[in-house]
Formats: sequence, structure tokens, C-alpha cells
Amino acid sequence: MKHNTFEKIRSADVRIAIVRARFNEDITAGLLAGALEALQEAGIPSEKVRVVEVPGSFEVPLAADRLFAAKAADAVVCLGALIQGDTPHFEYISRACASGIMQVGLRHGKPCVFGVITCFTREQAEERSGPGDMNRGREAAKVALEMIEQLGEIA
Ligand code: RBF
Repeated sequence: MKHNTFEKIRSADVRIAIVRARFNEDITAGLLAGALEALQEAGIPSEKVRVVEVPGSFEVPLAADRLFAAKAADAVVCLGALIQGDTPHFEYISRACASGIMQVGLRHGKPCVFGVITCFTREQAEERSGPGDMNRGREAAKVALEMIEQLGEIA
């Protein structure tokens, strides 16, 4: 598989926004750290990265939509952590969040990346938000860069 070095966009003027849900705060802090690290490694200067916080994953799509509407970002990385509880609430928020994020990307024609983890247990969430390659925030930030590059080539 081709290893993407993001060579083409490294020199470009890309602005990345991260929308981070605060619910399950310790987990989303780990996702945020992973995303920021990946962007730094790709050579994106920190002044080109904006972090917006919202209460929970349900609020993430709206914040992403407003960032694109304000022309404040070339890609939005959406971060949140949904952990299943005793009621069906998890299902409603997960579906609304995933579908909302997809709709925002299509509406604005820009990468709106699904970095929201949906887990059955806290342990699973910890695994996916810790240091290292399993960190889904890190992965989501790389997807944003790759998609900016790909969409630029298509255009
Ligand atoms: N937000 C999350 O990001 N992750 C969750 O696991 C989560 N669980 C929730 C469970 C319940 C019962 C409720 C009422 C809310 C939960 N939220 C969760 C918050 C949700 O995303 C949103 O912020 C609120 O519903 C307000 O719109």
C-alpha cells in the first residue's frame, strides 16, 4: 500500500478544524492529542489548526457545518466518543452523528472526517484513544489530509 507522506499539501495553505465533543472527556482528550500530533508530523503549522469544543457528539455536525459555512477550514476532523449505556440512546446519537457528519461533507464538498468512536465498553474506547497507531483521532487527521490531496487532484 502506498504510504502517504502528504508531500503535496505540506507546502500548501491548508486549514484544518477539529470539532471535539467533550462528553467522555478523557477519551476525547486522547483523540484530540492523536489528531494534533498527526497534523504536526505532517508539517501543518499549529496556527493553521483550529479546535472547537462542543458538549457531545450530537452537536458535532452542526459545528462542522458552521465552520465550513464560515469558510474557516479546508477539512473538519470530527472527534467524539460514544460508549453504550443501558438505554438505546447510544444508537440514536451514533446514527444522527454519523449521518450528520456525512451530510455536512457532501453539502460543502469538503472532507468532514468521522473520528467519532462508538464502543461497547470504556476499555474499547481507551484502546482507541491512547498513544500509538490505534488512536482514531490520529487516523482521522491523516484521512483529512489525504482527502484534501485527493479532492485537489480530482478538481
Ligand atoms: N455524547 C457523547 O459524545 N457520547 C456519549 O456516550 C453520550 N451519551 C449520552 C447519553 C445520554 C443518556 C444523553 C442524554 C446524552 C449523551 N451524550 C453523549 C450527549 C449528546 O451527544 C448531546 O450532547 C446531548 O444529548 C445534548 O444534545
